[in-house]
Amino acid sequence: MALLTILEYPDPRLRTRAEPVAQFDDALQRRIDDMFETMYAAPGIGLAASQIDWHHRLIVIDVSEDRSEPLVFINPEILSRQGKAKTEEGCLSVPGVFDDVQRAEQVRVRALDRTGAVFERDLDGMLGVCLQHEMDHLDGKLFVDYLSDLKRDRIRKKLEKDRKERAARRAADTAQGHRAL
Ligand code: GNR
Ligand code: NI
Repeated sequence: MALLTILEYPDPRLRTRAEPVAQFDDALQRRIDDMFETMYAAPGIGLAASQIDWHHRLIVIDVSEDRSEPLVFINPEILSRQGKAKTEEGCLSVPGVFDDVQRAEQVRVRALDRTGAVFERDLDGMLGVCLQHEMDHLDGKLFVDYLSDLKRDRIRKKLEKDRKERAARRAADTAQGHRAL
């Protein structure tokens, strides 16, 4: 198992449209396990393959309190949507940012599980929100795209600044380490 690096906004790779998964081989099983490990460690309630720079239509989710209900959605399609609801969302690719997004209250989804078997499920509550959020990632879309241009611009600037500060701190720590030798 391995922890994977999560891409962060405004990384242009997050805008890639993902391709369907075609091979249900050992490499896919390993990738699913690594995505769960990465999601649980983050911690997050969902992760789309796009976020780990693998541009195929694969999503892992676990919205349970005790992290005991792992769900895999491969090549998902939304068959129907009902109602509207606003939820405060966050995203591992947009760390530290939370804002309201309106989405369908309930969706019916058809997808393949990790063995390649097709299933259909009605999803509502946090699970429904999360599935819609993850499906957006597969189309290169982020929750901040639903916010105003002004808000999104502020978020981009803040994250670019945070990233530069982290890089500077890493460089300083490395220099410190070399001096200590
Ligand atoms: O961990 C996550 N929490 C979350 C909260 C509200 C709405 C959506 C999410 S998904 C997010 C993990 C993530 O970024 N998945 O793409
Ligand atoms: Ni996200």
